[in-house]
Amino acid sequence: MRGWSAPEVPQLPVTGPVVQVHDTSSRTLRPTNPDGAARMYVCGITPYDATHMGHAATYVGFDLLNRAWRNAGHEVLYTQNVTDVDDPLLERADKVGIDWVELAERETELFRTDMEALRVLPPTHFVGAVESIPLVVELIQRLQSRNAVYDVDGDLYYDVYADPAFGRVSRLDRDTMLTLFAERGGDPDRPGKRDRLDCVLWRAERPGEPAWESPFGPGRPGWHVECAAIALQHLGVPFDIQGGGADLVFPHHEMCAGEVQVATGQHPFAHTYAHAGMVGYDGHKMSKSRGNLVFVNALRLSEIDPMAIRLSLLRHHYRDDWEWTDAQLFDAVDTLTQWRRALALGAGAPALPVVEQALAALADDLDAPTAVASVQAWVEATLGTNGLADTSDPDAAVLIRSLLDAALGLSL
Ligand code: 5CA
Ligand code: ZN
Repeated sequence: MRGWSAPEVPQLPVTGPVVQVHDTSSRTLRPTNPDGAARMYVCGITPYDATHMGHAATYVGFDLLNRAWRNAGHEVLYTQNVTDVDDPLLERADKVGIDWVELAERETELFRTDMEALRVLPPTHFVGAVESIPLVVELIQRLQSRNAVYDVDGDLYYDVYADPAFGRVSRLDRDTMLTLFAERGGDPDRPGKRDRLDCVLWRAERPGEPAWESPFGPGRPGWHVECAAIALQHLGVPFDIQGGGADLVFPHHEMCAGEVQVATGQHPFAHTYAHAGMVGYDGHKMSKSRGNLVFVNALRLSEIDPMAIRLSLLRHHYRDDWEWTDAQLFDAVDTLTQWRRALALGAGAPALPVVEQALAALADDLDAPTAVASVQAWVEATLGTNGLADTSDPDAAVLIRSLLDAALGLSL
């Protein structure tokens, strides 16, 4: 499907260092080592409601990786899916009495405009689940040829232990896996399953639900196999980074990896599994199902500068869990006013060391708070808030503007 338009990104005069990212599987920082273009898959939205600050934080987080790679001289191949058919989407459409296709299209379009406003670079491939059903069917057939599929009353299940590496992405004990599986769309207690953790690959048609023809009869894909098939088709394996929020570590990313590893016989699915922390609001993870949401779109409609929204996200490390408060947004608005004042001077404190510090921080597990602090120190030196103003670098503002834009996605 159509993505969104790409902002112009300035070229920096220095090349950033090798980018390292925290890997959930090994629980270590791992240098990325792209072979040709850097390849990243980030799990996209289920479009039944507008983009909230949690989604925005995750996509801005991986946008920092996209930019860090580009600033290190890599071309980036980025695939993101849209889960445009799934239980929560169908349930919401039913509840509000609108056609599910219409709901998905409307919310996906809103997501595009939110991402554009936040200056998130668009993926190379923005791919819907519905348009990928032939790929899903093909992947299920490959799994069948490896004896990793069985039938429960017409639904097809994936045998998780067909992959000897099952569990290696999340490294959780079985009890925790079972709890998370039940919480996150799984059905551990369905009779007839070989293992309680086995997940559905193809759900046979139910009355009132959309269905597509397939060699397995009419039905629709399970969730994990969609991302598995899309990543396999549009990136190929192994690719560099599988990303998403930490709520996707298990079962989603474990299952995606297992399915592709069994189907292709190739390990690993991704070299690094990177996960963003959860943004909370009112004491709980911000989630569509709980309804404790702050929408990007609502803030934009109230004339908030999208760059202030972005800065308030960048002030948190992407891996941290944190709570959204309006105060952080107002603080970011004030900060941008001060930054713009410094940039308007043209000259300022020496800028090149700031660029080097910020690129180093971002290459070190996307440490945006440290990069933001480097810029803040430059602003304070330039304005003289800590003593005498420093305007010794005549072209400083141009370079700092380019840094903010290219590395942090802040266009001021
Ligand atoms: N469509 C699936 C992924 S294939 C999905 O999880 N959709 S979602 O709309 O629920 O979430 C979209 C992305 O935002 C996912 O990467 C998810 O991990 C992330 N996300 C969801 N809630 C939060 C939150 N509160 N904080 C941070 N990230 C979040
Ligand atoms: Zn996914």
